[in-house]
Amino acid sequence: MFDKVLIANRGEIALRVQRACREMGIKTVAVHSTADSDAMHVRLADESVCIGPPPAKDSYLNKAALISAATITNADAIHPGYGFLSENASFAEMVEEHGITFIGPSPDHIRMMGDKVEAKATAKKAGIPVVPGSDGGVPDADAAAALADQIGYPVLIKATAGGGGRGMKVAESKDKIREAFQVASTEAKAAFGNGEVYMEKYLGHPRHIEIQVLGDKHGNVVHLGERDCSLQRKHQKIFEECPSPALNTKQRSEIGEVVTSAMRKIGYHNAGTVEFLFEDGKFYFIEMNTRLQVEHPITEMITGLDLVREQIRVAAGLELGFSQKDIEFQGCAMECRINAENPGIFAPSPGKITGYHAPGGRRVRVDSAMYAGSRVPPHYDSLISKLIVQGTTRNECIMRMRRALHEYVIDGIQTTIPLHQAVLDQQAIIDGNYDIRWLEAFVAKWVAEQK
Ligand code: MV4
Repeated sequence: MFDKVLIANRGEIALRVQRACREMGIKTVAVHSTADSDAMHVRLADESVCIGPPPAKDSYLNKAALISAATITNADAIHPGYGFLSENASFAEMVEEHGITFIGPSPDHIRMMGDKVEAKATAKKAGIPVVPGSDGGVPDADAAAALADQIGYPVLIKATAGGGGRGMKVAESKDKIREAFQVASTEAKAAFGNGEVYMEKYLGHPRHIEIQVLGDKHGNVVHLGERDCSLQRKHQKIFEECPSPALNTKQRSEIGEVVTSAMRKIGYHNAGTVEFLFEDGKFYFIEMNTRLQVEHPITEMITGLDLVREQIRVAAGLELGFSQKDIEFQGCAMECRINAENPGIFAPSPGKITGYHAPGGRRVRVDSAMYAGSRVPPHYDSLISKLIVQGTTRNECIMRMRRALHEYVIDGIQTTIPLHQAVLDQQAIIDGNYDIRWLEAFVAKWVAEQK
């Protein structure tokens, strides 16, 4: 096992990884920008290294600074957290070339899934259902028009190098297809330096359901069920729950089987998430994330596992200590993402937290690096806390989440707590009856009512 791990991240996820390390008897190295000198992840680490000025490109994305920090502190491994360099194949490669273990999948798997066309082709070949569409890139507007006639309108044009919703264009009908192709490929070229696009049948009202997988370097793969992440705004998730209110036990084990079998075929190891759109009882693969995800704690709540601990164990070459039949799903869990934002317009609200009191009590977990007097710098993501609750039933979860939101005090900045309180009072949410379009419509209504 590793003696010392460098955590190449900040905020709540740096603390989350540090907690797992400490519970495993592993020493930790924090890295930080000059904006984060007083941050909790720095205070609680065994050692810390300042890696640069506030802009992420000069600090948390500075590969050379991170490798130097790991080298001078004698760290055996680097955990990238999520965001930043977590899905950067060349960083993972560079880490390994320096004799340091990257706590994540292989650079080849990261690269494969980063190319959305290759990811889809790989998934399809491995037996995962995909959205009907082009097999690979679409070369020009003529090809796009011909293909769209075959697939049937509406169609969606996506950037091969995109992901997370960037570089997508819908064409509702034949007269819109050429323009959609041009706009999408021009935007893709500008945003990613790669203008290649592909085409899919456009699904109008799907849910977003993702399957958590875990694999070791000996060919063992398990799935840890699904998370329903349909509540999103501008491709930012705000609330997640598991199990999905839309799935039954049979659907869960079927899709889980399909995904684990595919991951075994491709030799995937470490944590990963296979994302699907789910509409009219059918799953359609869209992307795979080759990192630990923000919302992983809800899976931990219902499985009793520590995903970061498992990531570290398998990265060190150990076998998973359990198999699929050992995994049981207990009750329900939900997560509210608390962002430092105006809850209606979602504008960032950085600043000093003058007063802070986190909720507690039965089956409540708060993953946050905030404290009274801490600062939310303007340079990074606005996620400051994740409020996670567990319940035997879904209703118990909702009641507990409302209770925990009621207890939560964060003074000095604006947060998304009022939005979560409003969302959890809606009948559609109480009924579990929502899709990826629901939240934007709700927010528009809610903002208008408040005026
Ligand atoms: C789609 C889609 C409808 N049809 N693909 C957005 C993010 C990226 N991961 C894929 N996305 C979508 N792909 C087809 N064929 C709708 C979306 C989409 C979406 C997906 C998941 C969660 C929220 C979303 C919000 C808007 C669009």
